[in-house]
Amino acid sequence: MTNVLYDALFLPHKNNPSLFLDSDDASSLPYADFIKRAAQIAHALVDVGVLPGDRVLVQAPKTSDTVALYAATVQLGAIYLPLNNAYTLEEVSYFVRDAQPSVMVCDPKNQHELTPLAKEQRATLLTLGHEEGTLQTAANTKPRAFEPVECGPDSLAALLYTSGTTGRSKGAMLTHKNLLSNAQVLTQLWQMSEHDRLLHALPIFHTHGLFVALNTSLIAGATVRLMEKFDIDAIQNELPQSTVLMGVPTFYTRLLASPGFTKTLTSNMRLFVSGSAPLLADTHVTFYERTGHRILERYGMTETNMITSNPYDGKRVAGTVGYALPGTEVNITNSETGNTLPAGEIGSIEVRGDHVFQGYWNMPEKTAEELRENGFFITGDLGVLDSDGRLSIVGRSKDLIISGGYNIYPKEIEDVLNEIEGINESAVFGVPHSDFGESVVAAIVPSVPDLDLDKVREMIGQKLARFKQPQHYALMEALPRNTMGKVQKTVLRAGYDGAAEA
Ligand code: MLC
Ligand code: AMP
Repeated sequence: MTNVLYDALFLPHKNNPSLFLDSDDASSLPYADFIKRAAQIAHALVDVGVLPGDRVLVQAPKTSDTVALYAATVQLGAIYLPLNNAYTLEEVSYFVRDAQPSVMVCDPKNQHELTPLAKEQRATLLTLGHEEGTLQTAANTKPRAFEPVECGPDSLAALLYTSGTTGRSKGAMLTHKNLLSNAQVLTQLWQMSEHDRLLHALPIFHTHGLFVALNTSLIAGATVRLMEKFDIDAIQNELPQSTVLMGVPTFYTRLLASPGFTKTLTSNMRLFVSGSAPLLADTHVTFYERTGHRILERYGMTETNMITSNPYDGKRVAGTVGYALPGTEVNITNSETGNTLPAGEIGSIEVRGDHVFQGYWNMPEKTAEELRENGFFITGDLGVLDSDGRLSIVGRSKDLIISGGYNIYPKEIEDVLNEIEGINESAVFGVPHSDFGESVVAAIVPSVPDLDLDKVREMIGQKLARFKQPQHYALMEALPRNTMGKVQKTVLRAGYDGAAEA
């Protein structure tokens, strides 16, 4: 029986005694035991009726069992749908109604809150916690082997939601081939091997932590030091025993800000990878000066997995995201005509390859807008290739804020703000932030003289995850608009000095 992703990522480790997951609670799971645990979880999912093609929605803590749940889902031909732990009930409700999972796996602390939603959708609600959840209890007594379900290269393996410019999140459909082809290329390019120990401090509900970090480690047979979150002291303690760190730029600016972060700490390290948001050239240079390591910056997206990477052996150039990965075509186009532009001209970044997703779940029109018939995906990023094929990202055509590696679409926040009584209209924009890269500011035009901002914050807090909530509010009499009536966010950004914040 062929199961493309399982056969490449997990099956080779069936009898591998090497250490796979080394967790915060000092528990360590060898590869072979991990494979057995995944089989038990697969049995537990089948017992509650999960069938191939079903969505398995997961909003659970970062534990070795959560990683095993990913493997189990792949093994039984179901579709893994991970969600940010910070999402509110309102946000989770949207994903559940859109994806209609047959099973929802949540943190035991959220079980009560999610029960009515699971009932409404006729989904089975299971829990997975640091200690014990109902999924774990059920799995404990199950057989430690599970025959993988047949899955070809085009079978769906994951559904990852990514926010959209319309305010509605879109589920990116990723196949076994999409994930495997990218992981194979990266493993080779970055020379991952069984001698590596990867410091894993990213969340495992996004492409970066889930696929880039875990899938490459699995192919290589590396050890993963699974850390619940990025904690500066813990990272510094682990660096001397580790070889690879994958992170967002905030990881690197925080390390540089730490007086204890020295060159000696990094002497065993061979690779620092950065992505998901722009790494400032200054951070790259300062990091090099402090440690002697050049951070390897790469560029990717939920819809495409990784697209480009600076070279492992060649020159890593600050402020660029490197070359198209083997098997990837990067095209810079005129956004009006779609025509290809020559090297040196700024245009829309389009990408094609086996790693590009199949389209958005339930959104054929959106898919048609962004995925051309010839297979090129329009990323919404603006870039320029040099004559050597090196890509630099120079901006975005999409209205997007990236804060600490999380994408925040202003429209989603504006929609919530505009529904609040006392708010006439709003415009949300990003401003530079020393820790997160960008942070969220909301310009509000009140319709009442005494708008209560605490009330606004409270209402936003009920609906939107904490990281999306505006850090500052600026009250205005009117929003700046161009002659077409479009709000000029560049004007808002330029005029914002923090002084108007309420
Ligand atoms: C946490 N907070 C954030 C935030 N993360 N606010 C804005 N932006 C963020 N990214 C808020 C919390 O709500 C909380 O608010 C306070 O900050 C402290 O929370 P914390 O949990 O202690 O934060 P911290 O651990 O410091 O997390 C910061 C971080 C984390 C940068 C380490 O956000 C992170 O791991 N980001 C990585 C995101 C990621 O994996 N992106 C990849 C996407 S895939 P309060 O007010 O309650 O104190 C992709 C494709 C690709 O983009 O190319 O990879
Ligand atoms: P997401 O939708 O969460 O997958 O985020 C993808 C977006 O992150 C891309 O479209 C880019 O805008 C941004 N991104 C990812 N990597 C980089 C990078 N190295 N430099 C700049 N932006 C990046």
